[in-house]
Amino acid sequence: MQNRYMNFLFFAGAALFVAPLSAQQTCESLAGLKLAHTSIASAVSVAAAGNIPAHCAVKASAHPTSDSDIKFELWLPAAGWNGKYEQVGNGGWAGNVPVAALAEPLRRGFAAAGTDDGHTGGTAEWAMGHPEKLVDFGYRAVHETRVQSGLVIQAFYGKEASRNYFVGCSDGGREALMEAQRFADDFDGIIAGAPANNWTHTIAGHLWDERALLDDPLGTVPVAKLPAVQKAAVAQCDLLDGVKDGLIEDPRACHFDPGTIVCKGADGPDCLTMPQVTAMRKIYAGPKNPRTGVQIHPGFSPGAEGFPDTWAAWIVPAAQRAPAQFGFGNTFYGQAVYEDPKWDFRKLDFDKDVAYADEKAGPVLNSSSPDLRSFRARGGKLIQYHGWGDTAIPPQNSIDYYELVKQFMGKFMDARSDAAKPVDDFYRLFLVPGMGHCRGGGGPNVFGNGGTVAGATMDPERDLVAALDRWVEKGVAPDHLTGTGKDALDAAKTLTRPLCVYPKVAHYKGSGDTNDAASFSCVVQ
Ligand SMILES: [Ca+2]
Repeated sequence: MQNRYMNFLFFAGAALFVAPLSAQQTCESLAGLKLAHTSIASAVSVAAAGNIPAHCAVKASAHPTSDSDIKFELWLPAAGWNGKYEQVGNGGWAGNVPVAALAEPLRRGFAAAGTDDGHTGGTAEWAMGHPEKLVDFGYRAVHETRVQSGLVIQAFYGKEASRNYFVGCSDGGREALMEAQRFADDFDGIIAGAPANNWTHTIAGHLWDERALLDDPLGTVPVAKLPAVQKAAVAQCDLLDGVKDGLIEDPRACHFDPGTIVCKGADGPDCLTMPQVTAMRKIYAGPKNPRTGVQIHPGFSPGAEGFPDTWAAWIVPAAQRAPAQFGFGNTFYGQAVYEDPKWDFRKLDFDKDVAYADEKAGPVLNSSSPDLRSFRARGGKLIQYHGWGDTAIPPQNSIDYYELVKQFMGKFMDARSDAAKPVDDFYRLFLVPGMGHCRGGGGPNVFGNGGTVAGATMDPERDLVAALDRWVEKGVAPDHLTGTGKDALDAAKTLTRPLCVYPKVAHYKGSGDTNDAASFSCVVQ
């Protein structure tokens, strides 16, 4: 009797908060849906246009605190819903709903959503005097969007999504790992691209680079010299992987010193002056605490300096243009940490200021905990990727996090027969030679990353989301992906190359076209 009464209370209680499971609602009626601390601004049927299928577009705002205004948008396929939900991540400081990234999952039949992370605009001005907004950006907006979107899906289709995925790169990679660490129940599968998960240290590294290039004005490397630097690095290290293709498969084996192209006589476009050599050495080495000597963050890797979207866009200042690292360094430390718009990056102390940023913003922004036990236990699958030519977040940061997780998870799996591989059954990392930040650069840099893939394929060999979906649905873990791109030595030719599960690397079999992925196998070096 008591049980029956409890059941009655449970269902009666649930019915107060959740629409009846069986009743489907029209798109327009979703505007009247009652959700906790969330208002729906509009729910509109959108006709198919171009390559965007017909859908119901729901715009809403969540207010989990009195200072919160978390905008999110959810697109629900009008027909052909695959039963699943894909939430997309943000880039940089977020500040807008990434609606452009909703089109691809929608085309594939997913209900798709994204959030502005609780503020408008691409700096951190909003953080000054608003600690709750920093929390919204840090982790609350993504979680709220997942929870509220789940309820809207339930109301519209009359059932929950059968699978929930999160796909993000850069800040979105940080969000991805944050979800795996903090809200393990939210997603069945997660893709974390080039994660900014050590946010406080990554951005200290940005200012380290800017200081290296600007403290001594003679050390500023002209953008025009960057192709010569890449050429020298590739000349030294291309053949370490056995294939002369303009790509360095594993730059960790490449100990390139920019001093090898120091100007012997007059300054010129193909050589570096000694102050420029000194600046570049600092950037490859990465930031160190000047008091303790402890490495704060990894440096950047050689071999991709000359692409227009790598060093030129992120690191090297040019006339009338500050690079992206300069912008992130100043907005994070000036606005979010010191809340002083006049703060000057030239006074950053790489000991106490970094420690203060860790203390103030680290617990909210950093997703660096290696404890993925809950995520693993609920059956979650995590795919991480990072380009070796990334100049926003050092690729070594992804390796460091992977190794940390492996070490941590290994402590709890002594009884498992595969104790040597304590993460392989739920977490895999892929490193991409030549690729820039999330995309671009050179090499085999197209594999369904960055929300786009040629032909919108759902081939699990060539597409991240398809690989994740197969892993979650069928338990088939990806042992490699195939990346497509341009031949780094002859842009007229197309290149395919296996992207191997770390720590394996692509190894040439010794015969066959080096532009054909079939000529390579994944091996442990
Ligand atoms: Ca090579």
